[in-house]
Amino acid sequence: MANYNINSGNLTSLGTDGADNFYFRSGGAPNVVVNALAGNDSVYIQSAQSAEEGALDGLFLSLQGGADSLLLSADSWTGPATSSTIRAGAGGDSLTLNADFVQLSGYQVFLGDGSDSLAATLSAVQTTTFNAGSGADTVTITAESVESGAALLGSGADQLNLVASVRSQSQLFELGGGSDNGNFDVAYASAVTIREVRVTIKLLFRVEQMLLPLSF
Ligand SMILES: [Ca+2]
Ligand SMILES: [Ca+2]
Repeated sequence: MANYNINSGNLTSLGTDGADNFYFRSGGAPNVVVNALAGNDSVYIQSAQSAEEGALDGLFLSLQGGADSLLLSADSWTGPATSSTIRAGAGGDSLTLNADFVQLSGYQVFLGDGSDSLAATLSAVQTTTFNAGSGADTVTITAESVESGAALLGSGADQLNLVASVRSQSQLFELGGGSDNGNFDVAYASAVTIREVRVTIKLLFRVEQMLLPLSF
């Protein structure tokens, strides 16, 4: 086990096979690579208002085996977060993104094997793919807008919760094999595709405006 402090950008941290902790001390740092290796690892990013521009850009987080966790707490930060990859790897992982004012763009998030959970509260989600992989995963996305990306739940009995208080458009939701449950609370939807809905899926739509075209 080891603790790692990440104070500036363009750093690569290599964990141990034990349970490691990675702390972004600068409130986020661009172009950081974390390779956590095996073990139940934790990554903490607490992004302050004063974080440098691009603090959440170009991240590559590979959490690998074990029940890992990522906590992003950026309630007071308003910058965009772009072009990053998060791989949670094997094990039942937990990713929590609390960033009410952050626009996530160009993120690739892979939860890997295991029954994982992702809970993201953001301002906007654009050109971002969430891939939950195998296992019974729970993915909850809350944002004003969710656009031009995909949420792929993979195999297993998954749960997808989407709240888009303004709109969702040009977005793919693919629930994959297994008995999945989808809960969609979308104010306005355009070119939203929901695929591979299995028998027990329950869809709940709160529609305030036109909800077409919507394809299944
Ligand atoms: Ca996993
Ligand atoms: Ca799954």
